[in-house]
Amino acid sequence: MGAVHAHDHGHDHAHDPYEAPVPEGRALRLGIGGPVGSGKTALTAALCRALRDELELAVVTNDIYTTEDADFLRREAVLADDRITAVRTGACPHTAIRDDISANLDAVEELEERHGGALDLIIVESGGDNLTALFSRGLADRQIFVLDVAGGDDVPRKGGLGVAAADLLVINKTDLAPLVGSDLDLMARDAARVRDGRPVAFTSLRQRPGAPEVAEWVRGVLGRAAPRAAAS
Ligand SMILES: Nc1nc2c(ncn2[C@@H]2O[C@H](COP(=O)(O)OP(=O)(O)OP(=O)(O)O)[C@@H](O)[C@H]2O)c(=O)[nH]1
Ligand SMILES: [Mg+2]
Repeated sequence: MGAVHAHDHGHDHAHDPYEAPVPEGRALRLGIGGPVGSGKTALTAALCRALRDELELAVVTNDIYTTEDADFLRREAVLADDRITAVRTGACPHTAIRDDISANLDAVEELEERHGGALDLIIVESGGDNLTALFSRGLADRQIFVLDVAGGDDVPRKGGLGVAAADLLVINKTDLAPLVGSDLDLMARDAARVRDGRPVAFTSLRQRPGAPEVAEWVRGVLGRAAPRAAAS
């Protein structure tokens, strides 16, 4: 496991009428959603470490009452402080990424302004939510949904909007699969079935903290080649 598995059944997603083109002239807005504790902040940190030398990056975090996720990213020093903004949603996390996206849009635009329009990528981490929470296309150009194997290996089969429709499904904590008795092959088959050819990545942010397969997917979306040193 580790590579991004694109199970293509003959559909050509390059011509998917629902897939908006990657924006030009402003940063790509990448939403990261998924259930509580699946590894969204850990993945955000991993992507920052993997990509910060090749891209101009910033992050918006969403928590209900606290700024814990932003505090964690600052403590880990994954980016300079002025590239991390916390949004306190004060309500159901999905509301702030789907229905009333104004606080998040303000945060995104403020980051873009602060950095003089030089940003390539802004990651927006959602608060942990349920399986139906997807980002509005008005907030995120692309989105990743993060599950973990400890949440049960039947979750991909049950589907839900996040699992089925996210641009990339990440199934994290593969290191825990033997401990919780989750069948990764079954998860891969079920995910492929409900996702209609969209890609799935299996990660262990414990064992491979750089999330190389996800970083590579982001490069692909942005049309960037991996730098020589990271290509090995
Ligand atoms: N064993 C293991 N633990 C992991 C992995 N990835 C993340 N964790 C741990 O899982 C816990 C939750 O990770 P977070 O990144 O905070 O999860 P989150 O989705 O951001 O959580 P919320 O924002 O609270 O919804 C932390 O203790 C992480 O260290 C992994 O691949 N393997
Ligand atoms: Mg988090």
